[in-house]
Amino acid sequence: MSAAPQLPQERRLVTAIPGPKSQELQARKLGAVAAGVGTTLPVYVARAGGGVLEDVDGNTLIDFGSGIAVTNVGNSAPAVVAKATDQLAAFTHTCFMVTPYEGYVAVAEQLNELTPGDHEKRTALFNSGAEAVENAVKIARSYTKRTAVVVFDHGYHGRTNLTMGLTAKNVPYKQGFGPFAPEIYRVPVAYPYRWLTGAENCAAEAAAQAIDIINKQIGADNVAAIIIEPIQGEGGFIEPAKGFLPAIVEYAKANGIVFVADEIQTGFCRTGQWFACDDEGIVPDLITTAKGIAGGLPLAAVTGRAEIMDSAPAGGLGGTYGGNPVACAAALGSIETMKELDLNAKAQHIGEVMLGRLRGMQEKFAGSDRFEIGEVRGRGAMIAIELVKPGGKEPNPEVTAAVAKACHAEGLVVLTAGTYGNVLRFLPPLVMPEHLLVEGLDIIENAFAGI
Ligand code: PLZ
Repeated sequence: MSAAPQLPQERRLVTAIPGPKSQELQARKLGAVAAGVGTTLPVYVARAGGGVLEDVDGNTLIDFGSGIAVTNVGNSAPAVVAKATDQLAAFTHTCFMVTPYEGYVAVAEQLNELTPGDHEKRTALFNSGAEAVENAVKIARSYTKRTAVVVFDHGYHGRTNLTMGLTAKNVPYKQGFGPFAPEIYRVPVAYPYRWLTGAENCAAEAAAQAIDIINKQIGADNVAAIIIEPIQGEGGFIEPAKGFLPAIVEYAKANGIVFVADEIQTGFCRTGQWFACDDEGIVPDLITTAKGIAGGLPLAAVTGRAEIMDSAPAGGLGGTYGGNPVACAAALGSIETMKELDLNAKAQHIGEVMLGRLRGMQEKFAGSDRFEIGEVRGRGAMIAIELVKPGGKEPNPEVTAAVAKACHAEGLVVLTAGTYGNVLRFLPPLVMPEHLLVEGLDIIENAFAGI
């Protein structure tokens, strides 16, 4: 099946951004939707496909966000639409735990095959990333009969009570929402750009510190799971220094701890490989996935070693909607599209183009008295720049917000991230046409020039 984008692949601005109809809808939103549900860019979408979003005012914007790393195959990708539509007409729900259906089993088989490692695996499906992470903790505790969970500085794992506790950043995710679940411990991550003794020492020192804290403050025998994003997403696209993840995996293995890779943001070709763990040959005991899995329909999964996954008794895992048949059909369409269009290669190419241009900007703007591009980093189509004040590494969230705003006004959807709010992150759909990728980068360069 062809995955030709249904919408003209061009940026077209016919009103100011946001336009009048979007502004009207945003006024309605403010009167109807809880204030806690924020808005990055109040442009109301009418249609989307390929690399663009079309709004209710008739503007088309270039999408460097993919709805936060979800529409890797593009919006309404043809195979996703076809399979989900057929399923929608056949039946919408039975509850897999009551009377099962093939789609769920087929998605589990795909995940067991595609995730790292060729050991015997099992999968359980859920609705959201947070729910998958919660279940990974349940499974690890049930298998190890231990309680403690180790997570990392700058980590993000969700907004439910347990995953909020696992998440590092206080505002906006945790402030006022406690108390948090017990038995959660946080240790340092190998963040090369900000490692005080230098990037070259980062992997070994960070691993030693993390392991020392586990041994001395928790006790390895009490730890059920170590959970880490192989590239931290919301934390600012922090790629742990090479060698850090293998050291943690080795420690987990030696101490009977379940190593969980949270690949909810990094998975499904986003980094130019099926999973970010593939880069250093990491084989997690459990892997959590969501976002890119189903081309925009809500679906999430925990996949892992059969003996660990099977340790929870029948009835211990599940939920009314987990592995909804329409979402499963969409996932099968999405995975098929990733294979057919070789989206790993596309992501790698996007990464090359972006890193080249952004490094050029880093040099070009080095003399600015308002900001410096401190670091350009990332893999595949998961690329970020960290903005600092000139002459040091003090975070620069003001210029980050101003550049994002300027991009939005020009019809380019970009997202910010980072513990210090000073990271601009780029997550284009992997089917983004080259000319739009280049145009988006031009807009970013102009935005910096105008600061
Ligand atoms: N783990 C690594 O990136 C979701 C959240 C945006 P859900 N990230 C985007 C926001 O502000 O809520 C995420 C993630 C990683 C877990 C999750 C949680 O996934 O599907 O949002 O629950």
